[in-house]
Amino acid sequence: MSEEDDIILSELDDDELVQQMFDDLYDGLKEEIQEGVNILLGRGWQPYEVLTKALVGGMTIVGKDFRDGILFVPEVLLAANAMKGGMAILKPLLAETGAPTIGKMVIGTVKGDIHDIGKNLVGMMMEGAGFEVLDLGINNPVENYLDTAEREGADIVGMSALLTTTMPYMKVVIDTMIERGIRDNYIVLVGGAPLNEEFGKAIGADAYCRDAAVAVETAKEYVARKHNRAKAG
Ligand code: B1M
Repeated sequence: MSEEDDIILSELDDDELVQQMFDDLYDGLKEEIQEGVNILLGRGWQPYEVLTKALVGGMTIVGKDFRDGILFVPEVLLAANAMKGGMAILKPLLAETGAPTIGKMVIGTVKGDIHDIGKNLVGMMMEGAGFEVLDLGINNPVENYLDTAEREGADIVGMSALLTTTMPYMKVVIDTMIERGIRDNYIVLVGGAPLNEEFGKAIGADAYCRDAAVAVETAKEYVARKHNRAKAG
């Protein structure tokens, strides 16, 4: 029996458990990640804390080794699958606030890009904050965003991109809105690891959101402003 087999997650203290979850995420061990998530929740950790400290923390390590050529796509896919297993437990808990719907958001990963973990996380947090979220999934052409936003009467169009090669597509979506004279109908929020504030401004988005928590705060702020403007007008 290897040393790894001897580890009983529930016997580790919080710090050790989080470290072990980093290793388990790295190794793509979905069941162990789910067990770790449940243990932390059982110890009174808030769902958001489990998400950011244990899962996103672990995925950051995976990302570094992927960048450095230590991990490859199949291993990263397994890690992503383990992360999603943990997120599935947290999703209903994050959405459990019972807050009334405060706005509608269409969100999707842009054309050419299949990364969806960050986008899913943003969607989960937005739902938890009381937004209705229409998730378009991955690899979305401009029509998906605009048709859904129009049909559903969305307040916010959210776009995610994780590749430097796909982030310029966000500008295509915004430019198409401008061409159609509908840009001001929506609050456009963008996010994803390779973006920054400057890029958000340059493409004409309302705001760049560094992470899911910032996305929620920014969305609330802009929706409140939109409602105030509507009242004043
Ligand atoms: Co890919 N990948 N990947 N990958 N991958 C990155 C992005 C990369 C940085 C890795 C690296 O080299 N270090 C690199 C991009 C380099 C670049 O563009 N300069 C890269 C590459 C190159 C690739 C491929 C091209 C690899 C290949 O095939 N040779 C390929 C591309 C496929 C494609 O899209 N066409 C590819 C494939 C994959 C997998 C399929 C294996 C897998 C994705 C699985 C999935 O998503 N279902 C994968 C993964 C997992 C990653 C890393 C390791 C992790 C991404 C992630 O999920 N992070 C990533 C490395 C990294 O980012 N450090 C990498 C965790 C997530 C919670 O964070 O997505 O940043 P993030 O989301 C945050 C914020 O950014 C923000 O909030 C989130 C939560 O706080 N946010 C938003 C995100 N979207 C938002 C939208 C908003 C608001 C905020 O709207 C309002």
